[in-house]
Amino acid sequence: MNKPSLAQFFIGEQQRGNVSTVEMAPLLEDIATACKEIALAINQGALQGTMGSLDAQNVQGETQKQLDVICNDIFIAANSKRGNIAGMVSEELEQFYTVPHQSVSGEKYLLLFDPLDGSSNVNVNISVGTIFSVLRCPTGAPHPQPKDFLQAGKQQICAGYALYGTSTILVFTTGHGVNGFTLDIETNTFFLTHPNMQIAADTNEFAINMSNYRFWQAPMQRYIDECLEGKAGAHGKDFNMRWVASMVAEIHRILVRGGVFMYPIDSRAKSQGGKLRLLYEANPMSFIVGQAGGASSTGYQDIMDVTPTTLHQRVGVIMGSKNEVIRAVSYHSSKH
Ligand code: AHM
Ligand code: MG
Repeated sequence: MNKPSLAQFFIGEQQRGNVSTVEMAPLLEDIATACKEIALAINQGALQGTMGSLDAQNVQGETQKQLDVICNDIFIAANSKRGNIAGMVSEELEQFYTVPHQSVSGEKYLLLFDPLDGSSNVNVNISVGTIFSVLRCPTGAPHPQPKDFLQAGKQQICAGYALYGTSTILVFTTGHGVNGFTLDIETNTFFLTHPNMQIAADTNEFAINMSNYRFWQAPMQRYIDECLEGKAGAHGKDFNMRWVASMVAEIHRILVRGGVFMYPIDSRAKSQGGKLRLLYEANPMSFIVGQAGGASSTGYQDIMDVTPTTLHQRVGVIMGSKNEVIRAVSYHSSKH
């Protein structure tokens, strides 16, 4: 196979002078290890009897699956050993996690993640994923405070996801474009299969949960109405629709063949600010999409400009092919 492994890719990044990738390499190696272990845990779920739900609810008020907790534990363990991460925020933990036994030297990072995104899909054998975001720990101390995690998305130094689909693929950015690595299960090694991923500016494919139409705000209803009108409508073209109900799968599809993904604010979720979580879903995906030439917005501002006020804050999300995001956002600011 004439494809660089993840380790060889990091050596190449050093030669190309991409210092942020070189800085993130040890951390990304640990994340890659965690994602391999999570892929195995999901794959073995039915065989090991871990596909069920727990009685517990997470901080989102959602019933936790056994695998939500298993994947959370795997991700924390794999990323706690090196001593370069001061603290973590997870969708599955109400409070942030302070990594014990910190080494004293070296810069510290904060890791924010959703260990098993789309977990409602896990026991029906549909793709799920892990999403992660990396920030600098502002205090530089081994004991981060909650406010240290409340940084706008533009402060991210690395973001990525693993998609557990027909194959396991790890996609990340450190601000030098977006690269995707497929797991070769024979050697348990990630190889670069999707270099320099780019999102086409135009698309005729949208992804949204149409069953929520009646709850959306008027600008979102208008945008989708016009998509459904096809060639005769304002877009002048017919649209296709996809909805996997796994954000990772939707964003990966958009990175491969374009599209626009939306989980807008609606009347049910308005008081919460939306459905998807800012710090470990919307922000990392926005960084990736932006690095691939796409755009992302809440409808009212760029997602990565939002200043977080709470760890599990939610936002409206419109992201993907640039020209469709611009169009949908323009309806939010227009008077019609
Ligand atoms: P989760 O983090 O609890 O899995 O929820 C996030 C998921 C996204 O992956 C997906 O886009 C959305 O929720 C699906 O929502 P719905 O159930 O309304 O289709
Ligand atoms: Mg999620």
